[in-house]
Amino acid sequence: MRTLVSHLRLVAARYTPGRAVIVALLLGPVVGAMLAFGSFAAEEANVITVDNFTFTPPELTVAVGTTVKWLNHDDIPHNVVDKNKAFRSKVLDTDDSYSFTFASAGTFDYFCALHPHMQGKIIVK
Ligand SMILES: [Cu+2]
Repeated sequence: MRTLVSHLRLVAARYTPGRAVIVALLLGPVVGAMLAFGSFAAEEANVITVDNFTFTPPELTVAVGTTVKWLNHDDIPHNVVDKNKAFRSKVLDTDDSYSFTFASAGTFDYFCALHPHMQGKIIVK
């Protein structure tokens, strides 16, 4: 019986608050990084990715004053051209991006001048 008690004490000693604090300290940066990444991802909400000849999302609604970023994840170049010439990016190579701030409300239909079947729409309210 005595050995059982001492064994339990030994097990309890392994889970001291001190050890928990060390685990928390070790996990803190990981959790912090995950939270930071989460807010980063939220800030990236107005990003349109270009992949496999497709703008994703194809239609995006934003508030006036929002900056939208197009990010080319495709392995071939694309660009972004507004049909009414409100904006026009340079040719974006892989992982290049283009940002445009929509200062006024409206519907902006755009396409890729290199592959005009690639189309998208930004609705600014
Ligand atoms: Cu294209």
